Amino acid sequence: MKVVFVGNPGSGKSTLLNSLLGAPHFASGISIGTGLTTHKQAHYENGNQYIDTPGLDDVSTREVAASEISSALSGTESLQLVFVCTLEAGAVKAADVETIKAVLSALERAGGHVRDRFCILVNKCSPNEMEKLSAEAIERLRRDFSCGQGIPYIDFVPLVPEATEQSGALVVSREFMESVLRKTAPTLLPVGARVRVQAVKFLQATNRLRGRLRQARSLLSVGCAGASAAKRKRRLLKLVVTAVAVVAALGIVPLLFRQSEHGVPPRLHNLGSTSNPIHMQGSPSLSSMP
Ligand SMILES: Nc1nc2c(ncn2[C@@H]2O[C@H](COP(=O)(O)OP(=O)(O)OP(=O)(O)O)[C@@H](O)[C@H]2O)c(=O)[nH]1
Ligand SMILES: [Mg+2]
Repeated sequence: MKVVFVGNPGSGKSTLLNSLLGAPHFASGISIGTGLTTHKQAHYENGNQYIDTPGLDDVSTREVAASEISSALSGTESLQLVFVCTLEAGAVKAADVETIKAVLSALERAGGHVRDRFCILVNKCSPNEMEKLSAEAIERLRRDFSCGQGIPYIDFVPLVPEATEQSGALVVSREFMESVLRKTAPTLLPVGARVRVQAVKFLQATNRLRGRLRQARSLLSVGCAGASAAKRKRRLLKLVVTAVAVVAALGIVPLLFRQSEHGVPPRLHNLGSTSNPIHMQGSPSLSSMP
């Protein structure tokens, strides 16, 4: 099985892959100004191929990152796709949503089956964010991240403050990461499919979504005190139009009452057979497959 981690610079892809493998096979740590992982890296273990990729939201290396992610996703008929994201004050980030969209639409254009067949790992969640992860909040985040592609598996990794200062730190137990992969159905691709992630479209879409999110926030924060009835009406209308545009941009569909169409995928070869002595934290699983 091919296991591919995708996400923006600094989100923690390399760190979480290392946590899964129980050892620092991938370079991880703080990198100023650009991503640390600039080309795809692979590690083979127990018949599985683990691939780390660079982030798309890096001005200087976006084109290279897109072609490296494309190459990581090509040449297989089945892969386990993990998107590593982070929250900003409890909300999804435009660059994360557009990365997921760019990758999923590239897979679909190549004839792949992606619906429900990927995983979202929300990394570095602060204690406050972890506390506020009610079932409703998890469902909302799952919907925002899923880009209209069904009900993927979502889980949350708490922030480990000391990890920032340590290159090659492991932030979560191997058992937790293995359970995440067990609950992630594999993305399927036709034989010989070539996947092409488009860097230019990513940039345009991210800027558009950032603008809309900003507009929606400022409309909400302006407040209506002191405004005339006509002004209030105009603002309300603008807010509704913007909200519809943001919802459309996120590709949200009403999923609340849908059940996942896939079952639990087969276990990865030999994963779970060994325990990890190095983990810094217990399994923080907060959600399970619907
Ligand atoms: N505080 C804290 N830091 C974390 C956590 N997970 C990852 N980090 C830190 O975040 C920084 C970036 O992590 P990486 O795993 O290198 O991130 P990446 O997604 O591989 O980044 P690029 O290779 O630059 O694209 C490192 O200093 C990690 O130690 C966490 O849970 N808590
Ligand atoms: Mg990295």
